[in-house]
Amino acid sequence: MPVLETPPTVELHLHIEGTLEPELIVALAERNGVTLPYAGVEELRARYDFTDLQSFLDLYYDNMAVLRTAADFTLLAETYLRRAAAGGVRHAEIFFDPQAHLVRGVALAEVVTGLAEGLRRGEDAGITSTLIACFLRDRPAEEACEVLEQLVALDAPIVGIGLDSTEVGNPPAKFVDVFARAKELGLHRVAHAGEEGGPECVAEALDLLGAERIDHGVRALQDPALMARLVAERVPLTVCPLSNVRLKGVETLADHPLPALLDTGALVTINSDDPAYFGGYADDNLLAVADTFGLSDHQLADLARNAVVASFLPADRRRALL
Ligand code: ES4
Ligand code: ZN
Repeated sequence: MPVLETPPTVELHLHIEGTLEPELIVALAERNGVTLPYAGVEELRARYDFTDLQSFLDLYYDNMAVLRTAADFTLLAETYLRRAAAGGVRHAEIFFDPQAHLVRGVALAEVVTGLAEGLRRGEDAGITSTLIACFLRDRPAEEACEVLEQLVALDAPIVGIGLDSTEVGNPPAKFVDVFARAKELGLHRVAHAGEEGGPECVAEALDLLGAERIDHGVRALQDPALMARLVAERVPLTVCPLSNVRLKGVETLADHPLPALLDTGALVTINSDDPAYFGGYADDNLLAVADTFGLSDHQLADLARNAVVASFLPADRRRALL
């Protein structure tokens, strides 16, 4: 684990299923009697050479086969939260993908109760967290609406909804109904946009879905007027630098548009996305950009403060973290 040089922070873009480390995959496969299509950890790691978002998603969904019971989800969340806390994260707003488990025959109650227990255990380790249910944009919009109602019926402890998975070909417009319903329910709304899709996806997420934060959003830079709007409206961008490198959004970290984003004055936060797959947790991402771009302690402190401001925490918790 890296020596901590980064300020305490808040993580706002983290898929809990993306914290499934190879060692945990193998351990869960054994305990659940799931046969893996590779010999062990080494052979699995060799598959982490992604060409784009879809090539990652294919493995990400395949590996979820080992998650079967509430106890598995508890272990997954607790393991992540302990690692995040060790890296200086004080609060995490955690994405999960209900449909990715439902389609495998895992009951939503197992997922939700298991994660909720993991979050409770995280608090014992000094980190608070909340859940955001993400809908898979490559599945039918009606299914997203049904799943949201199931979450409501379960009284699932979610603070908001999000939108993830395959961006190209699945524009925000497809999900107007589920986002309208979430607003009615008083839930927060965020959406992945501008990761592989263009600036028009970011604009649609704001205009049609009422997104309060944009997850990734790096491609908004291609449209100066949109960028000016994001800055003026203080819409947070949850940027994930190591993810963008590993999914070939940029060739190397030095090519990442983070400095240009910071220059616009946008409310940028640094996050880890799927740390088990992309080579780093929140502290690793912060250290990597600090190193590559020579960020000052002052700039790192600004990034950490942005994450508190961009969070869905109540005012008293924000003040305590600022
Ligand atoms: C994701 Cl990096 C990324 N992009 C879109 N959807 C996702 N789900 C998990 N990780
Ligand atoms: Zn993501």
